[in-house]
Amino acid sequence: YIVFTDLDGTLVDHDTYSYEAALPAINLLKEKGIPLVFCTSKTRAEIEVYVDELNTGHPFISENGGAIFIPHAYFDVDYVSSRSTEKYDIIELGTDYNLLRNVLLNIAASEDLSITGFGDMTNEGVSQDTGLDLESACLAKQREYDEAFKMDGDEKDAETLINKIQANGLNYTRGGRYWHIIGENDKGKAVNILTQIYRKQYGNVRTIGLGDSQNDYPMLKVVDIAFLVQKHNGKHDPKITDTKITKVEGIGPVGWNMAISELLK
Ligand code: 2M8
Ligand code: MG
Repeated sequence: YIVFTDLDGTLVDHDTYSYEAALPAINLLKEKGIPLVFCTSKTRAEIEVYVDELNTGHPFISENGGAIFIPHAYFDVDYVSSRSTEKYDIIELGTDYNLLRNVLLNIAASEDLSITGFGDMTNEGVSQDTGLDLESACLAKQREYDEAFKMDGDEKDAETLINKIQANGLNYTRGGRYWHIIGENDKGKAVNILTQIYRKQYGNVRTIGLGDSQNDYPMLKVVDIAFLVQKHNGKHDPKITDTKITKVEGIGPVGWNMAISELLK
């Protein structure tokens, strides 16, 4: 098995950002040597905090499939990467953040939409809006492939926004709190690429995916076993109706813990 998981609202609680309720199942994965791969809207800088705390040491996927970060020498087999840093080989699938920001600002101005992105907000602003502490808010602003934003508006504004994003050759998705403007990437494409590398290395591994929101749907569609946990309101995302996706009773990390413990028992 390989486990691909969303963070916000799935492995970590929507409000407290704690994974405490999922620790029994996280430890079970460690015991069994099953890779835990984070696949989230969060930035590289944010994810590294979780990687360090949970000592996963595995590859991870940032910013809604914007990039795959593979620690050097993690795989023996070859794969094509876009660039390398001291720590990682990076497979980039996303579009440059500055380009995304420019398009978003232009759309807001030309359509008179009230849009506020992380790039418009201070660390304090992001912290107040998300409930992240100041340090984490600062890491969330270090964006490379995805702009998270909110919009004050009605259904018609949403429709205008979507049309304009697509007319610019870009895409959007939605997380627990925010809209996201992205390029050609999504979580499913990134999971597919990383799964292929795992299969090249280990043969036919089975993939598990866990998520809570619309931005997880592409990932949940491509894994062998998919779980949808309840959102903080105690409901499953109403937009996700695929019957191959198992709806878990339990909000965020509580549902996560149940799903993984049950599956591996
Ligand atoms: C943003 O992501 C969440 C994911 O569901 C959202 O869209 O509501 C991201 O930009 C991420 O970087 C940040 O940590 C998170 C905080 O809630 O918000
Ligand atoms: Mg989520």
